[in-house]
Amino acid sequence: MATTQTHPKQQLDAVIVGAGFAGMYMLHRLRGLGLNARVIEAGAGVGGTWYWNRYPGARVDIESQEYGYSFDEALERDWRWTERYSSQPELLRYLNHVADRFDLRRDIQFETRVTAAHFDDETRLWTVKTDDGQHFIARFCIMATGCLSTPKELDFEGVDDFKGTIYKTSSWPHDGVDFSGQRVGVIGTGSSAIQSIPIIADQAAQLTVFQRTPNYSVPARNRPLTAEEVTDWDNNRQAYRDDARAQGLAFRNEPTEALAVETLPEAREAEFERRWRYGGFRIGGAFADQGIDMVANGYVADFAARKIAEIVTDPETAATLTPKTYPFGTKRLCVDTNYYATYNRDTVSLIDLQQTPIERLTTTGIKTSNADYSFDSIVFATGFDAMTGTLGKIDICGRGGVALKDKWATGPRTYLGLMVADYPNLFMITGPGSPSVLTNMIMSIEQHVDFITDCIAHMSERQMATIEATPEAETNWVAHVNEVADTTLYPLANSWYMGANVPGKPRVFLPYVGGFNVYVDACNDVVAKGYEGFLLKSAVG
Ligand code: N01
Repeated sequence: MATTQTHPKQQLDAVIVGAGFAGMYMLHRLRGLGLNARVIEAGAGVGGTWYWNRYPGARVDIESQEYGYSFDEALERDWRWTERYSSQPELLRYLNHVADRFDLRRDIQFETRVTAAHFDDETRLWTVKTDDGQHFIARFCIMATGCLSTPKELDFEGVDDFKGTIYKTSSWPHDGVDFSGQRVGVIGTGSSAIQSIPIIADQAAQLTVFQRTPNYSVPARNRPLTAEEVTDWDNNRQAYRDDARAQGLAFRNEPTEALAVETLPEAREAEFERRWRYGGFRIGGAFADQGIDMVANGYVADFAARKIAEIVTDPETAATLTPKTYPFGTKRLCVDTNYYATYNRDTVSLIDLQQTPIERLTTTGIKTSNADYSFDSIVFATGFDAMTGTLGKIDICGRGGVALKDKWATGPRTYLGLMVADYPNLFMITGPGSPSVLTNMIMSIEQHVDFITDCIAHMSERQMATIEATPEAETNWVAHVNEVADTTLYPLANSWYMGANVPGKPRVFLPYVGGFNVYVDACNDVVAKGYEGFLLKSAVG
């Protein structure tokens, strides 16, 4: 954190908070409009999620070629991904390459955290404050703060007592960690843990995993990209991108109309098997009814359970690793390399916290209700205060000084996940109520950045000072987001999608599950109707 000192107020057209995929592209587009924009970033470098989450095994679970910016043909042509799923170091190299290529760094202020953003009713400007005492006055404030950027508190008794080393997957040491010869404990079995556990197990003398809720995980089948795949992507890139944008998930996932309940058992099994062998998320969309119908979901859940039982040699461990309390896919599906097989190693053990909960950390390790475990290192892979956590940490006040955290006390309220009534000229990129985390994030980010850029250009052409969501549009959108979520099985899980992983957080389904393609049509329709549901005011209005 930078030191506090007095700074003059700086006038800008726009402040962008965050220099991940979203903030970087937003800066590039606003420069294109001739705006004076500045990005404020807490990290010492660009990359957001890919800057912070450097744990062993961190890699994307959307195929690399689809998980890159699409806005610049030459950038796409020049960059070469090496693996089917890029590793975190490669993604960070890519983001640094983008920052260099578009000369972004000169307008990014690193190691500075935004602490407050207040709207002034008189001037219709935002004052943005930072932790080093700077004040920026800007017409637009754009939150590119990411959906999974505020780690959950380590709310375990005795955390400070532990004399060994504590690591968090969400802020991993930049020089890496060598666990050779160590006794290591990992708390959590979400995506971060599931990616890191096999690699930590390769190094550690002993690894003990503390699992509260088992997750469904599917094999990534990661490998180097072949020359043919690279050429194929180059030759068909536009068509593949169009295909992805036409899908609900914004990546190519073989969507189908076929229903599991109408498919013969052998054919159903063959389809699950084909998709399991293909790797990645494809099994999540094997049948159109598995996300909305418990019977259909039961088929894929049963298939996954049998796979776990096939891979894990100890039946008791396999049973513990098998989810039983929520439908398949309603907690985010994990994509792994050798996760389940890691439990076949003599040096790896699994503790079921449903049976024996953690009571506290001790000077030497972890005490559960029936045993004490000693460790040299403990890794917390305990997740994030998703989608609203980072916005909630910033003191954001809109018209009349109303705090966003008060307005959202019972759950986030947005129009299209882009704007909030009474917060003029405050935009969110992939905010709650947008498809965001249920899609290829890069496609969703680009669509939001393009929407915001077009909106600001539209305002300039018409000499409009402010834009905001109307309360009616916001209410209707929130109702629609909930209504669509309620047609699915998602609300049945205690997931971070539901805010259920953070004690005291309202239980609300946070993203929009209607599908990227449907959502984009809705946004385009809003624009075609003159920004329907938004209120635009001129400087004198
Ligand atoms: O976090 P999580 P994550 N005591 O919330 C457990 C994205 N991501 O960092 O399920 C004991 O999934 C918790 O248990 P429970 C991706 O969207 C993507 O792994 O709450 N255990 C759970 O097992 C992902 O979904 C990629 O009962 C506690 C784990 O900690 C999201 O980030 C890679 C506990 C947290 O799992 C978050 O993933 C990594 C407690 N007090 C992440 N508190 C890729 O692209 C929490 N847990 C591949």
